Amino acid sequence: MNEATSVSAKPEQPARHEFGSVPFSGRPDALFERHLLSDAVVEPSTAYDRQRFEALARSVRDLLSRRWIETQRTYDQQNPKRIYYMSMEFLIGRSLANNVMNLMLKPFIERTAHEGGLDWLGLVEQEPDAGLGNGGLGRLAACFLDSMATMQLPAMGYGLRYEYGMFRQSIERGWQREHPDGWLRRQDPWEVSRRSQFVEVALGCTFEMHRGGLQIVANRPSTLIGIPYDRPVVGFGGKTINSLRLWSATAQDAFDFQEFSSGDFVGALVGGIAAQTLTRVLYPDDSTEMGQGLRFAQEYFLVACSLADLVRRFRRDNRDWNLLPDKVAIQLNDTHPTLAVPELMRILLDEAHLDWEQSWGLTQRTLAYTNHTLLPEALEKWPLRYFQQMLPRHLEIIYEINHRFLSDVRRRYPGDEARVERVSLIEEGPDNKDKVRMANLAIVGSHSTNGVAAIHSELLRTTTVRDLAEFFPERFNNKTNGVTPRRWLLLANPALSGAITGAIGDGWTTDFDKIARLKPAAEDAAFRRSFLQAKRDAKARFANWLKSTSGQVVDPDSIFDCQIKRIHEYKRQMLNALRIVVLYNRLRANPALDMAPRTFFFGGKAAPAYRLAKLIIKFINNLAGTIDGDPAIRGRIKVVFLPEYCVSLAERLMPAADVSNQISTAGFEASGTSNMKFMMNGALTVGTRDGATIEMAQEAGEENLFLFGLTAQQVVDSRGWYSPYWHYENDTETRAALDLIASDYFSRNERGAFRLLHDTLLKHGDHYMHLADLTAYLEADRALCSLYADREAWARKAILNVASSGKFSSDRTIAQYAREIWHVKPCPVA
Ligand code: B1H
Repeated sequence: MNEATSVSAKPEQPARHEFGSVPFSGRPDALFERHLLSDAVVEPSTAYDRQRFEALARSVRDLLSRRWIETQRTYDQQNPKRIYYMSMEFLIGRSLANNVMNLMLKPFIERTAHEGGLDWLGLVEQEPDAGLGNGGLGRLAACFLDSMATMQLPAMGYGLRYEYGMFRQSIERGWQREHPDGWLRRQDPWEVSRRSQFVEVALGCTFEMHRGGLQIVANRPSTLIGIPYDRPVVGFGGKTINSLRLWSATAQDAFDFQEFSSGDFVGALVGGIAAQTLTRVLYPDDSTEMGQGLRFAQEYFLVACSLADLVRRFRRDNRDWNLLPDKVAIQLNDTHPTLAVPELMRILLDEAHLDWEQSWGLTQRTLAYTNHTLLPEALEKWPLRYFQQMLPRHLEIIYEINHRFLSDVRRRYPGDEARVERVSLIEEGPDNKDKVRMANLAIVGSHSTNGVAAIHSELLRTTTVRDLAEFFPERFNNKTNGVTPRRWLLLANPALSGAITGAIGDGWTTDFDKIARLKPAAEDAAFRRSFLQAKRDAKARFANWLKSTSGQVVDPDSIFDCQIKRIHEYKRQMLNALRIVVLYNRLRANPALDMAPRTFFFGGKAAPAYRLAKLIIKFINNLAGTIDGDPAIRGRIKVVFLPEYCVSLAERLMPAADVSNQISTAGFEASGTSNMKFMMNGALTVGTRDGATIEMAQEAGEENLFLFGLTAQQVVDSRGWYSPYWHYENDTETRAALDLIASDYFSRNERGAFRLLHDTLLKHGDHYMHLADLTAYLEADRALCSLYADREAWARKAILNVASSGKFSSDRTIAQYAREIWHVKPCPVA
């Protein structure tokens, strides 16, 4: 804790008050004023909004600090089995409103704010999003932390404290522009730096800055320092407060004294700068090969810091190394922290001096791996060269693991060298281009491998890593994703939450299966009215926000049709755009056409180097501009690209959405999680049979979703003969849409701008089969629109969807991880 807080957080006579069910020390109003006076050193009445936000957040942190310490002390005393969730990403978003809600302080804080003349909602807006993740994978990690704390599980998240999170997106002349997200420019009020708990990380190389770039200097061993920064993870009800521990890199000393004394003053300083560069920035690519040494070093840094920290804690409380798997469960969030396999082996072999067999057994039983993607280009494979330069000892260990593993494979499948080659941890390439297959390493080195939705786990097992699944069938399992209903329904959508609680009580907030009790309410006219009213109000609120922040005007009585996710070919934002072009053509051909007014919202970021994804954003913006400029279409359809999609924007949009588009090529989206958030908020889904959408349909009944298009099996079966030209030639509307794009209708002053898009869909074979699914999509769209005309029928289906979303709470997901993979139990704080 820094000086300022430890002073101001220490009231002379720590009084204990009861707010809700949780005992706190201090009063928020007094704390607030003291923070303004002592931290910001301003006269409270003249403070800026940002200073007020900081003071309020600090006050909330003061209020929870006792409980936070209490939680950690309980774990230390009881020595339960602990969960460590290791992830390169935690997309936590804002914390103030969420923490206030979970601490049950909302009425109290709102009253304090009101009495002090503060604008509570305005203060909430002052907090920057902690955008330490790319998308679903990072947000999942944040929802899991929420669930684990709420379920009183002794858990900790381990990640990196990126100084710059996910880039901020602006749109200029229709194109995406990236801006650095300096979310830590101003002191973050939640984090507590624990410098005394630093760890040392030994590397076989040194990093140096050369002309602005980071370079690896091989065979010059160096040591990095990891400083932990803890953030509170408040469980709902405030009983358990876990920690998210983020590591920041620094050099052993800004001055390397040896070099300093040998005269290299500049070199010594630059060493320090290079080390600090390691945790500077999050890599913004969620699906392409990045193959960069800095990312590899980041991954190792996360693993090395976290393992050193948790092993130190384990050794403090336990004498016997054999207890490791009984006291520690480590979940690897995708392959990004897979270096945990050789790193834990190194610790057990070289530091604990255990033999190979024992070390290997402990490593496997402690680690578990979650796979999040089947896209071959996203499966990590690191060049052997990086291991040779940075982690020579780890490479030795990997070779030994591989040698033993392949002997086992040969024993079971004598003579099957093709299989041996497929399962090997090393992929051989020409002239020293060998690579380490991180997924294979994670599967071989752990006791559990899970996918994130039923179809995904099945495809993982039967296609992507089939040979490994055949060899270790007992390791493979499914854990369908979930999202926290606290942030995504209770906090984001107070109107609908209130209506739900009015109908079935508030038990659903911690036992989301109870949401099923809402089913009969679909048949209750009064409830349908409150549902529709809540939706209409949320749409109006969103429209007002949009107008005041961007000047864009949308009609809250139009259908809010949303597709909000990373921009990627497989997610098929282009399929959505083609649908809109077809609808636009219909309206142009027949202005009298009976069609409900619609607003199509898009939001999402493209990886900065992903050319086609950036072109898709440009196309959507030009489509929006062309339609806006067509007086015949005004008021009928409108397209809006929402810049800077992030957690807090999602929280605004979810309550206002009528339609959720989940239209990936079947077999490509591992799970999806926005699909679940939309469902909980009463949007209807139009989607393909992919990811967790399939399970949503199972829960709600297919008749309550609008499913369309090829199944994953059909996608595979038609791969050989699929021809986009067939659709171009035989579907009139498809042809007209593509011709319009080719004619530069949407790029009148930018001739040829969309040639690449057009060619990708036709000439280059349409890998993601947009054209195959377009007519079925339009059919589903027609059904959806005619349902919308019948408000009662629409409300009935939407309510049934909310009532059927019980399975998609991350509490359910975490309960399954806890029971089936981690074997951990709650450790309540007295
Ligand atoms: C998901 C990623 C991902 N899958 C590489 N894979 C990354 C891959 O920085 N990188 O290198 C970052 C992220 N993210 C998503 O995970 C899936 O596409 C979604 O379908 C899924 O819902 C989500 C959570 O499981």
